[in-house]
Amino acid sequence: MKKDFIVDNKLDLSSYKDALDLIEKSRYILIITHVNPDADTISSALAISNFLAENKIKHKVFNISDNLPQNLDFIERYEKITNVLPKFFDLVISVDCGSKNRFGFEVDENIPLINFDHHKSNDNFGTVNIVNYQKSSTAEVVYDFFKYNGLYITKNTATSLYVGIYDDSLAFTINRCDEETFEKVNFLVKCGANPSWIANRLVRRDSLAKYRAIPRVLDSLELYQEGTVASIVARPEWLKDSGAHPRDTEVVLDMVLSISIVKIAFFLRITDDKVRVSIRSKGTIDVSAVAKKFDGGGHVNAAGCSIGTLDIDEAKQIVLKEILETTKE
Ligand SMILES: [Mn+2]
Repeated sequence: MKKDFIVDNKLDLSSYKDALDLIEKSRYILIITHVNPDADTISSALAISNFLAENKIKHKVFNISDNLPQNLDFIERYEKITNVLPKFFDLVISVDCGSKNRFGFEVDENIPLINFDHHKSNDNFGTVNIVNYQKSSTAEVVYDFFKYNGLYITKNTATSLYVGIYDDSLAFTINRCDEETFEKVNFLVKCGANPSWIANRLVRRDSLAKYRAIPRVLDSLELYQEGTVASIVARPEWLKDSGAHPRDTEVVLDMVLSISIVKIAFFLRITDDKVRVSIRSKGTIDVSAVAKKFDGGGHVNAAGCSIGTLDIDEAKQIVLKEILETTKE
């Protein structure tokens, strides 16, 4: 039977209980994080993983790639994340996956699935869906699962959840970050999460290569529509020359969006033999609608999609046209 978590503040608390029931009944759990993993998907998975390990429940955290954000390596059980599927699992928990496509592989339809997420585009693909797109992060949604089931949050779980909330809320700066977010963070600090220790590990261990690549990406800045729309690109050769990871240049997108006149910024680079596009906006401009046109998805102010070409400049023109089209009044 399908059970859906209802948004619009009508909390269907039974979903949290149903999720815990499924966990307690299972023999081996597979926790799935999304392709191109970010801090939210990894932290949400590791928060659950630490809880399961503390309760001696057998499980694995899975990511399709072996290319994880290294700056998360301080979170307990990070090194146990695997890209090898276990032979047997009788429950799937997906975290921060707006659709099943985000798993990067097909899961047997007969295996029950708990869907923890906060993407507006989530179509409730789980057996139990704990989806709340009013939350800053999936880590917040997972926090609610702990809270409503009265589960004990250890220091390791608290640290993990803090990282997801901090990173996905862009350090508490997006508009889905509300008083509940700060209540949660307050409680997580009480549970042992240490904000300065976390910040020093999460954001103050950059490679020099990153800062060799950033100026080149920043220099690619182009403005359209009287400067309200901005584009940047990361060409593969720049990353190769500097030795930077594609992820290292993502910060430039936030820098560009911080320019006063810019309302929409988008970023193109090559990942997995496709042009990957990230789009950000300010205020009520919905860029998830743009991403959707290219079978992508995301949130109102942050979305992404892939374009089936290897030509970054061609992809830029295609996306720019769609942005101007979709967002015109
Ligand atoms: Mn997220």
